[in-house]
Amino acid sequence: MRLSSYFMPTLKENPSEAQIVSHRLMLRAGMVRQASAGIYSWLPLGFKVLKRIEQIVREEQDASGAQELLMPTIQAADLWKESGRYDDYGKEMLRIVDRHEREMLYGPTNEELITDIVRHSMKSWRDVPKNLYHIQWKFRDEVRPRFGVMRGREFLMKDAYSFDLTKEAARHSYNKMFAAYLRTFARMGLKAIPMRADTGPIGGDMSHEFIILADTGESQVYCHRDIVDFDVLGSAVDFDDVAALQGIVDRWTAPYAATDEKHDIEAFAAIPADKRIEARGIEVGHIFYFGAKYSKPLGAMIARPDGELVPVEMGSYGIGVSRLVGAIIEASHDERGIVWPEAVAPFKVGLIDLRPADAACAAAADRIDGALRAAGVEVLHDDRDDSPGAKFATMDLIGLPWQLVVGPRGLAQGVVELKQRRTGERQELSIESALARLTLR
Ligand code: 5CA
Repeated sequence: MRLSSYFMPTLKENPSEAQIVSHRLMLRAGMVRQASAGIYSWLPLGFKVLKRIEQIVREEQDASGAQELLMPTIQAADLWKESGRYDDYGKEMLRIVDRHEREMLYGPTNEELITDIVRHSMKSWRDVPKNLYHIQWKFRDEVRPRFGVMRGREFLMKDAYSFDLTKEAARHSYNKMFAAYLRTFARMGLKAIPMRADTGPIGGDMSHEFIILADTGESQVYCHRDIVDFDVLGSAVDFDDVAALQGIVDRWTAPYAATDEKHDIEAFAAIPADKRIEARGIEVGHIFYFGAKYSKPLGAMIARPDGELVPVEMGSYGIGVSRLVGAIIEASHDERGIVWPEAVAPFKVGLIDLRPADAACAAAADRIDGALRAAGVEVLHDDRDDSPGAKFATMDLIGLPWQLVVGPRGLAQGVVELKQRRTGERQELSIESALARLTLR
């Protein structure tokens, strides 16, 4: 992609409405634009990151055995009256009346709708276990939308819903999501810590939030230092191995870790002082087990092998996909801008042509651009007529993992400069070696 034709409206000045660094950098890098309070348009650069995050979430859900579907954003109020949540949800729910005076709403979550889908087709113990998920926009009319996409009113969520015959089987489904979440966040370069959490309007009696420690986080959290140092979960997880998964969950839930609502002052005080962490955190995921809370009122019953009908056992599992864009920036930036982990970067390489008016520079940059693209490497090619300082500043701001600089002086000696955004490390290389480095998998 040539920067001269790319739509990336960057800002030189810090926007005054942005209170935290991720919001500031997202606006400055031209990733999003506010449409109204807590509602954002995703511009090309931001949209690419959103899609990358979404894809990692999807791959890890699929790997755990969950199946993707798509439910609508607009739901009928009747279903929510059946579950009893229509009145409970209060002002956070955006209520809509259609032309036939039917009460509708913009879904803040989908427990009712998914239960409605399965109650018509899941009839027996042979039909479970199942885990169904979608990645869809939600709307919550938050009192205080703030921090850009971190607390929006419209936001993208992955929500999964599990269905089982027994409590024990539901526990295994919960554990699968627990392990899938550890892998998902690790792939994005994040250390997300599972913490005991309150269930709020979703309900149920077992719940963990996945928290990234960050000063700008909205949650107050408490944990044992050991858990922060745990290695991330590697790739070898057998999701069908009940005991092994329980082992993973037991290990991660053994050290103290709780959000404010579940904080146990005495248990925390028992931890040696130098091991106690009291911090702020960003909630990027939240998982719930709630048994028959929805299946019972909505009549989602399945037959046991002995023929008795029982409400299907359920859990739900959310990931804040759009929030993650902000959360990753909070966790990975420096004073010059964003530092994208490679797995979610909008482009892998920023190719800077220092002198596009010079025929040799333009030809070399075009050749590199073509070779990288042919190897499947995404490149943002700065071919604009601008000062070197401005070009470097823009590339640092948008945080692509690698910068490849082509200039007349280097070319005369047959070299280009490769810079790693994260470390600032620079190296002069021949074009061929630079290409070899960047096309390595
Ligand atoms: N139905 C359940 C699980 S599928 C549910 O709705 N859980 S939730 O309320 O905890 O939301 C799931 C995730 O969505 C949260 O962990 C958070 O990362 C994200 N989220 C929630 N509210 C917002 C918001 N206002 N803006 C951005 N992301 C949000």
